[in-house]
Amino acid sequence: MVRIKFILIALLFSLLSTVRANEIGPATCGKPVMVKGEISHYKNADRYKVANATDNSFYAEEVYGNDFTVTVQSIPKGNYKVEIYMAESFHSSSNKRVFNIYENGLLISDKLDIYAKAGKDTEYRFSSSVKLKNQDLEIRFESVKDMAKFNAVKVLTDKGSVIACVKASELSKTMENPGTGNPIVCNMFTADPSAHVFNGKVYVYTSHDLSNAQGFNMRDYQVFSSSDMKTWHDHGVILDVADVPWAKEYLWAPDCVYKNGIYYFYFPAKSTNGEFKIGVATSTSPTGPFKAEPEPIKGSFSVDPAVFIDTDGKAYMYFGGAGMGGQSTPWVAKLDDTMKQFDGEPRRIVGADYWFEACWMSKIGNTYYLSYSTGSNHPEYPESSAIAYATSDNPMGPFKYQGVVNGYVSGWTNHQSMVEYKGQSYFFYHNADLPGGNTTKRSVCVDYLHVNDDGTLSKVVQTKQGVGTCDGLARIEAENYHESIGAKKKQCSEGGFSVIFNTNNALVFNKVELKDKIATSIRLRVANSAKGEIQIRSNDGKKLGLLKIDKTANGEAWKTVTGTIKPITGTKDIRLVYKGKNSEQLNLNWFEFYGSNKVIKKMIFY
Ligand code: FUB
Repeated sequence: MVRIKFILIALLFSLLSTVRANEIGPATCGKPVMVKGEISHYKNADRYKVANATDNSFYAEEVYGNDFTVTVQSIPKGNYKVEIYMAESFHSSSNKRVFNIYENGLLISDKLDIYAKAGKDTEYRFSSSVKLKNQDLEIRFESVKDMAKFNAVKVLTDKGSVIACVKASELSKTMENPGTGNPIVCNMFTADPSAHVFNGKVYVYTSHDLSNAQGFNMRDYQVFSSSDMKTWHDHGVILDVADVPWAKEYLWAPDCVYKNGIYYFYFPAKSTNGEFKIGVATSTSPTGPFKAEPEPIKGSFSVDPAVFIDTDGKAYMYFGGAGMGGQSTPWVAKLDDTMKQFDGEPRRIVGADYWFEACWMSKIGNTYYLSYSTGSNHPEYPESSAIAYATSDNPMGPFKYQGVVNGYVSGWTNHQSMVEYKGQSYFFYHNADLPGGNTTKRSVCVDYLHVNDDGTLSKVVQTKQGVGTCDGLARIEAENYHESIGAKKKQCSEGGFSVIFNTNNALVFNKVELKDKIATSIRLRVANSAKGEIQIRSNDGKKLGLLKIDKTANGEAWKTVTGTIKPITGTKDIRLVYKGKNSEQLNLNWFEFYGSNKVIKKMIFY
């Protein structure tokens, strides 16, 4: 009896799961409903434009076996059709490429075998009818090893209305940089990073260098986000040249700001008459999609807009480039309340010595820091571009030249942005270090930014390690923390920087990598003006150790103190907390972990 029931159910199921492969027109999406899309373990694949998809913003992603899942949450009970739009030509009979559909973890359709059905660059639709019971629906690509070019997934009711739709360009992808932290984006060539903190996360807006670049002929923009500076999420294409009525080509360095519920995305492009203009596009989400205004900003010209909103709410655009941008100085213009127009005529910026392009404005204390690329104008950096900066007490200038904050990078251009996140300052830039990279195939990186006690900027130390992790087998500099609770960086009499703690201040170091070593003690380089203690904790608050510290002669009289800690290994987030008298301070230069002889004989980690 049970067996007959099973056969009947199986028969019914196979009737419901009819499969077709059709060559059809574009998958035009409505607004996605209840959809979460994620490509994990995203490989080194660039976005890919599907030739016959007439919706030009439509991109495919190369997806690999077990890398790809789209989840549609809580679809009401009923009969549905799942449509998958994809393209790919290569196939081998031994490696099936199958889209499987699951409901609440149970396989409900396994017949979407794309083997030999879809052609190169040609959009195909595969569809399967499914009966759902009000559970989460998951569409997974499960090939043995081949890839496919995924374009979109739609879920339709049996009456044909689309209830969920997700396009490849809307999927978020989690990227774990294999090996090192820099470059942070490794799935495509990116440049001109504009970093901002929105809703507690860092967002980096970038230009997108084409993998078949002809000069700087970029055609779309991307955004990436992170909440730990280690794992970056790729939010896909946020604006494509095809969606900007006045633009023809050359989508150069962009910027994005938030005001009164709207994200304003500013970008330069060559207009249809061949001149560079600056446009604006808006969205209610930092990840777009952004809708471009039909015309460029009236009176705008040249390239590289960077918009800064001052503490009094007034907005300024810094812009201009000396190369194809055709200018001899940078420019500044006020923006009006719409954020879409200049408020008055743009003014030439005075005092940006050696300027070439790539303006960025930061305010530190009450001082305005205008940083920019020098091209080959700087006498000490004649070969290619460095990043210099000039300061002023007025956002419109005049500015006073201060020096170079970032030296040469691989590749001729150099382009920066600076952002403060959880009490740490970061310097974003690009180089050409991604495999296959060069001056027009660049990659975005980030390292720490430190400000000297006199307000000048310390030169950025460019690293492969980046900022997402700490090497637990080497000395960890106190100033390279990921979060500060009250503690402040300052210049150190032993060189570099140290951090001053008042009582209850703390520093968090994310992802301290001890690998397979077991750390059982810690050494700290300290100077303190009174007795106090340092607590070593895991970031969930668990106490690992405690060091009592006696007063030193003064806050710069350095000594090294050692104490045991509960054994730790692998990768740990570490929190250092200072407890002392209210008016007294601790100065911390660096710390390092050791293994005890009992655990690892004569172990020295570095
Ligand atoms: O990415 C194209 C151009 O290269 C940018 O607009 C400049 O700042 C330089 O990075």
